[in-house]
Amino acid sequence: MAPPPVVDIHTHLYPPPYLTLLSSRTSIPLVRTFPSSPHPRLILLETELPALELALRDPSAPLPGRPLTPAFTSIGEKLSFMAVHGITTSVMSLANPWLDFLGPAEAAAMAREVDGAFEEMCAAQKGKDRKLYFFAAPPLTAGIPALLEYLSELAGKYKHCRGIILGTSGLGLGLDDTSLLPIFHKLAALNLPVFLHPHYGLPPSVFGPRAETGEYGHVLPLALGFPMETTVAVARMYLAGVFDAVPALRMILAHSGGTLPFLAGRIESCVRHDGKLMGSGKKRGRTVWEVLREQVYLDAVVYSEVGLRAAVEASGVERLMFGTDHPFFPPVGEEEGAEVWDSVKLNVEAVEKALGKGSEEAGMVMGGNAARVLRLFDE
Ligand code: 5CU
Repeated sequence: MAPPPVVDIHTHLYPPPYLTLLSSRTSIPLVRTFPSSPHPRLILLETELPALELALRDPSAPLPGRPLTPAFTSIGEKLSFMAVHGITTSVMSLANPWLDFLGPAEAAAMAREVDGAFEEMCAAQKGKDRKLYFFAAPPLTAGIPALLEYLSELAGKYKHCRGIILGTSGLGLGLDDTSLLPIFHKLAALNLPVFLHPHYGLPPSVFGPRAETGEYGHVLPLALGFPMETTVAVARMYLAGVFDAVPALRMILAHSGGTLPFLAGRIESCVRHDGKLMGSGKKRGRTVWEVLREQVYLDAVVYSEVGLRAAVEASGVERLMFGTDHPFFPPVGEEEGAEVWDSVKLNVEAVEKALGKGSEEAGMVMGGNAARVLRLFDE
């Protein structure tokens, strides 16, 4: 009997054309080489700017960003990582900040290059043990008509595409922007889920001057800024009525929904006790809890049993899907170079502790749900 699938739905790659683009840039996102670093450095986040400026002025300053190892760009490395961690299937996506920063023409051309490259990598696995699929990176800045056309063509052009990856900025005004409704309707009609992923975090000033000098590394923007960003984006969609307007839209939220499973009750209560909202006479749609159980899926990238239990309670065990966030969070310090990644172990252990090692529910989260929801075994 074939072993049960282990599916990683949160795993990123920068295909070659995108990397060439980052290497040619002078503002973030960019790739820079520094004489003291064996790998080029990948600088993505606004919170990394002070460290970048310092390193450009002073060669002895700490290196900015993160090392751009082959894991970020090589499909061979991705497949080795899958083999080491027992992952049978990966649903890859372009890492942040996707095509958000490009002008309309450049975004459309890069989307075709990136998605074409992903399709080739996936197709090359035909007949092999490990399977690859991907979430496409749509050219958001290309304008609604071009975007609708791009989405319409996805299924026909790319056999291995299973949805799209989307940041929280949308067309620049967030995901509660009503101009996005035709896009959400189109995705629902095409049965393509949105994998929602953060990039912009919270304003750097929130983290204070000690974070700005790099004293706390990347901890505050990644551990707190990213999940809060996702929470705010989905709360805004909810308040704008997007889920009721497009009930067939399906959203997969990165990092187990940010803080949504924990804060859904508070959001719900604030809505119910808001005089303006409740006094408006407008008919109330579904509750936050109902939306979480009917239109939302959560990845299981939460690194703890406590967080995983909250995610299961909020959305249901049949709506959670394992992920790794590879190639981010590799082993560092004394562990640098280790084959098995501690970040992956933490997420596997969270599932096992919360649901029982080898249980039916653990199997659902580790791969069964993703295979069903994303139609991964229909070749
Ligand atoms: O380490 C980081 O900055 C990141 C990132 O940018 N994107 C991501 O998915 N995980 C970690």
